[in-house]
Amino acid sequence: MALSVKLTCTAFTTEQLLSDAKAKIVFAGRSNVGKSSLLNALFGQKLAKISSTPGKTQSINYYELTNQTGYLVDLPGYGYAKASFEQRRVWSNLLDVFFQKTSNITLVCVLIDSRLPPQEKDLDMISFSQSQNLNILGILTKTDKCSNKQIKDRLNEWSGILRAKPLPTSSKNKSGIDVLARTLSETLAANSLTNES
Ligand SMILES: Nc1nc2c(ncn2[C@@H]2O[C@H](COP(=O)(O)OP(=O)(O)OP(=O)(O)O)[C@@H](O)[C@H]2O)c(=O)[nH]1
Ligand SMILES: [Mg+2]
Repeated sequence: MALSVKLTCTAFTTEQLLSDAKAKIVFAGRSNVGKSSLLNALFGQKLAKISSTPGKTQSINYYELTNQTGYLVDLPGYGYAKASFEQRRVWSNLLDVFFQKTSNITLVCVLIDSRLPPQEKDLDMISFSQSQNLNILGILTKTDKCSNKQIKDRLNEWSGILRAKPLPTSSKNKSGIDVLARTLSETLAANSLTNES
């Protein structure tokens, strides 16, 4: 099941951030972890730009579901060391203001590279989301590059940290994509029902 969406807003500056009350599911993760690729896999089309060079997504991109239950939001990756100091300062400020000002962040999808042990930036994002009482869904990316044993070990490792099992996915062979699409659309639909009642 592909999610039907439209890119409705691209924010490069804090003034351009959306301030409406609709539910937002954000995709956070280190640069190059596969956020934009995963969104494209969910959409069944190449709407988000991807690149093998880290630091591709430089704006906050809001994809609104065509059923208008809310948005999936693609964030610039954190921890891209090669960006200029000024560029990193701009992104970090944009992300800070996004998390401070955005109402109705229903879920933070924290994307984790299945090939790597837990990285400091991932743990920082998780602690930050927990400190803000945000719901977190851990998502392992690029599982096509790992053996089943590696995936199992990684899932166990992250289950301890997240206190919930992350979802293993691959944008390349599409494993986990249908389950994720269903989870996200149900989360947004449930949220919009709650807000109506
Ligand atoms: N093998 C494999 N490669 C992937 C997968 N997902 C993404 N990639 C590759 O990883 C690289 C980075 O992907 P992006 O989707 O641009 O990553 P991103 O997290 O959006 O990166 P930034 O926008 O820089 O934060 C690209 O070369 C993708 O083709 C996957 O599931 N499997
Ligand atoms: Mg990206």
